[in-house]
Amino acid sequence: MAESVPTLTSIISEVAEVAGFLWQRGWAERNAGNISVCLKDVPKSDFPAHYQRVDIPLPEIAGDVAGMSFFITATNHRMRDLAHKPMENALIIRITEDGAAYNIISHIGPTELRPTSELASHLAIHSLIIRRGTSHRVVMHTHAKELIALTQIKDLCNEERLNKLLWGMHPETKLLVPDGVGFVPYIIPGTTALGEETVRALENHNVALWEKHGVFAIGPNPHETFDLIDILTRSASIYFLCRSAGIEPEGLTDGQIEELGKIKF
Ligand code: 2HA
Ligand code: ZN
Repeated sequence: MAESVPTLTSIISEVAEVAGFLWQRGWAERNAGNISVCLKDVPKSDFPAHYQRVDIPLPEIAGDVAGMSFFITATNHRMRDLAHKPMENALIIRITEDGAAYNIISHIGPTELRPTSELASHLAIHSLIIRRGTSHRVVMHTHAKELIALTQIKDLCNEERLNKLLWGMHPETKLLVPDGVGFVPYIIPGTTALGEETVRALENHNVALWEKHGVFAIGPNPHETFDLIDILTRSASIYFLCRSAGIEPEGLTDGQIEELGKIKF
C-alpha cells in the first residue's frame, strides 16, 4: 500500500477521514478515543509561523521526543466532529527541547484546546517508536467494542489465548497482524502507569488491548493503523457470532496458524 505523502494537510485530512470511520464503527462514543501523529518528517514550512509559547509541563520528561511536533486529538472533543472540522477538535503540540513541557503550535484563540487525556500513553509510545527507529508515525486509541468484549472474559485475559483466538477466526488475521496483540491488565485511564504498561505490551506487537477499555495501535499512517484494529475486530465479531448462535467456534489449529506465519504477505 502506498505511503501517504507526509504533508501536514494530507496528514490532517487522513486523520479526519479515519476519525469518521471510528465513529461509524461505534467505537467512539462522546469523547472516546484519541489519535496522534508524529510530524517529524513534515517540512518546517508546513507549520504555522505563530504559536502560543506557553510551556505546559508534562508529568514525565519526554526526552526521546524532545523538539518534535505532534498532531493530536483534543481532550473532551468528539471523533465525529473531528471528522468534519479537524482543526477545531485537534491541535499541534511541540515538545520543548528539554522534553519537560509542550507548546501549543497551531491553536491561537478562545477555545483553548488541550491534548487528549491519554497524552502520557501517546508520548510514551512515540518515544518507543523513536527508540526503535521504525517508520511508524501514528498512535491510535479507540473503544473497539468487539475487542473490549473479549477482555471481559477472564480466561482470555492472556496474550497467548487472545492471539490464538483472534488468529484462529480467520486466516488473514495472522497474515495481516502477524505479531498479534499485547495485553494490558486494567489500569485507571489517563495515567502514566497505563502508558508504561502499554509500552511494555507494544515491545513485541503493534496492537495492545486494554482490559475492559479499548485498543491502542501503531502504524505508518492513519489508514494502516485503522486496518489493524478493523481486522482484529472482524475476528472478534466472528467469535461472538458463533457464540451467539450457540456454537463454540473451532478456530484454526496451531499447525494452520504456524503455516500462515511462514507466508510473507
Ligand atoms: O479520549 O478514550 O481513554 C478519551 C478516552 C480515554
Ligand atoms: Zn479510552
